[in-house]
Amino acid sequence: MSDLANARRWLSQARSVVALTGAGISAESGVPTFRDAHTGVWAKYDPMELATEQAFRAHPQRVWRWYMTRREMVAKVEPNAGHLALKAFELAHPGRLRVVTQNVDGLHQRAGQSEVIALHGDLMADKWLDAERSCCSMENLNQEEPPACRSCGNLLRPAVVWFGENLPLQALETAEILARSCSIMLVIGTSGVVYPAAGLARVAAQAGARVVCVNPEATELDSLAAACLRGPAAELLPQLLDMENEDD
Ligand code: BJW
Repeated sequence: MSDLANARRWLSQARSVVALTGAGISAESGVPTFRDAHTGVWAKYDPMELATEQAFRAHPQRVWRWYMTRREMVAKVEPNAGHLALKAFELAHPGRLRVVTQNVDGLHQRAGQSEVIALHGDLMADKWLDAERSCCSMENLNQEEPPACRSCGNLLRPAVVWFGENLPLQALETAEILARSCSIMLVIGTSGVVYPAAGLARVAAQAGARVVCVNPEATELDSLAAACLRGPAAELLPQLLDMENEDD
């Protein structure tokens, strides 16, 4: 039996399914991944100069503008067949699938997926850099880049999780509970090098879940996998998740 056929059989029997997704699932929507050697975000930019609090404090305008450019790009793209296949599975099998994503692009949510657990925040949202004071409000912002509170100078920043920052506690706790209790974890389009997100696949495997990787390339998490489906998520996920179609 092929890996795809095996994975389809496991899915059809699975009580609970977790999809742990990364940048690769959005690649075919036109969102660059981070670590592709040629087209990846980090091929062009040093993450430590853009995706840390220290970088933002040192060069707020540079970092803010970079995030605004990415916001504009993401606003123009659409969910692809991979996002839609996950949503279709949720509709066909209510209560059996949860999506835990490292992505900040909001494409699962725009595909209509319910209760997405977003580990690394939301590219489209802002938050205060320092603790919010009584003067800090969206009505009291100046017009700078980044905007700041007119009274105390507190800066707005993108509501994403930078290196060295804690992940949102409730999201991480819920994701860990799901990882410990799922029967199958689909690890889709992630290099599996960023923690604690990558650790969720280890938690699932240790708790006895079958891990299935969906990725055109080998990854750090393949050694945990019961099957590795090699190819783009937008092609493979419709084949994997459409349980009505019995042709393999
Ligand atoms: C396709 C495809 C197609 C292509 N179809 N697939 C344990 C060990 C070592 C280090 C650490 C550790 N624990 C913590 C750390 C430190 C650090 C870390 O993990 N560093 C490693 C890189 C070494 N982690 C953190 O700092 C985290 N915080 C934390 O741990 O807090 C506690 C703490 C506090 C203080 C000190 C120390 C710890 C926070 C991590 C935040 C990550 N943030 C980013 C940026 C978000 C904002 C933004 O967008 O600007 O999140 S980094 C970036 O990487 C982004 C992603 O979500 C994340 C993961 O990347 P992803 O999604 O896997 O993308 P790629 O590009 O790596 O892979 C794409 C994959 O798709 C590839 O495999 C392709 O083959 C594949 N693909 N086309 C399917 N069509």
